[in-house]
Amino acid sequence: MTRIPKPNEPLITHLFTADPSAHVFEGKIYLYPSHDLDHDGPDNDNGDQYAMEDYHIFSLDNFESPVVDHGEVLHLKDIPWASKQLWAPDAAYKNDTYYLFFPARDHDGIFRIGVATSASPAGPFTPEPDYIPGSFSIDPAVFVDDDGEAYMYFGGLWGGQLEKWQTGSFDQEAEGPDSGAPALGPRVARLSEDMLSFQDEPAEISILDEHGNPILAGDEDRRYFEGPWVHHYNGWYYLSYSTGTTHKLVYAVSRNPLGPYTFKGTILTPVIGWTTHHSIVEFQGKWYLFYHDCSLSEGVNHKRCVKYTELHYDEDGTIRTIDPYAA
Ligand code: FUB
Repeated sequence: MTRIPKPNEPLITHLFTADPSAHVFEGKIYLYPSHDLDHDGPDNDNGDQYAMEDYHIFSLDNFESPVVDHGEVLHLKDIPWASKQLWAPDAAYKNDTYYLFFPARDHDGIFRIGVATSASPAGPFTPEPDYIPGSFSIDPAVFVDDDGEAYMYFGGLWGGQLEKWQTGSFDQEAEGPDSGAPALGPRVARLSEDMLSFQDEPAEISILDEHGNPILAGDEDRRYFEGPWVHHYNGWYYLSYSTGTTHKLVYAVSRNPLGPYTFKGTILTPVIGWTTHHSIVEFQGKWYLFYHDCSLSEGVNHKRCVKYTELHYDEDGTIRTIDPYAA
């Protein structure tokens, strides 16, 4: 099934897709999304409706070419440590190898992050037998810096279980901080040279307001919820993420990939559907935002569709806010 991409329209219509991680590999845009299942089960705050079982990879030669579906590249049944819910993945290239990073629940119901490898950006991918030691929660995003150092950013509230790891080990009963306390930040860990393990224990990233104070847990328009992404632009690291309950994509900036980051503003206003998840990539001298909404299913939260639009920076590095439904 092929389809010529148009901004703010579904890129893929023969499957439900979400959480698009876009990368330029071998001169093309490759998309690594979640593959939403077409089921009519219940929808809850734990995210049980996101019951995905496999990944497909897509590519575009450019924005005038059809989107190519490279087929199923990894299935739950082939991942020994995983029991269910293949959520938002990401990919990276290093050591002449393509790496697919993905979260799933282990056999105890705890979200972990795994890695699979391939000689091709289009897969198929072979999973490592176990999850990355010391990994937890969801939404891995891997940023390889100009010096070759690779960082994994991850973490998500609620169904993503980040609240449960505040003491460093999993506590099923743990809840998030009070509204007046600093919000939980995403985690970051440097990846080992072979990209298969963490070099150090994951650290929490601080996101600060314009006065240098931590963004508070009750500040739901700005606090971190899930879906981190880091890109580098004009000497600044941009950490962008979803605010979950307020359904925005926002960003913060730092001179250091490990932070602290200072909150800057909104990239994307709320879309149709509960979740919002994105990536940002430069292709042929322009910058693009890949995101999803639920327009293809007319609003069913777990039947999403991937879209793209161009992203614009002002001269001072501010990202212009996008309303994806503006005329
Ligand atoms: O697709 C399942 C989950 O929904 C992702 O991991 C979150 O980022 C949200 O998009």
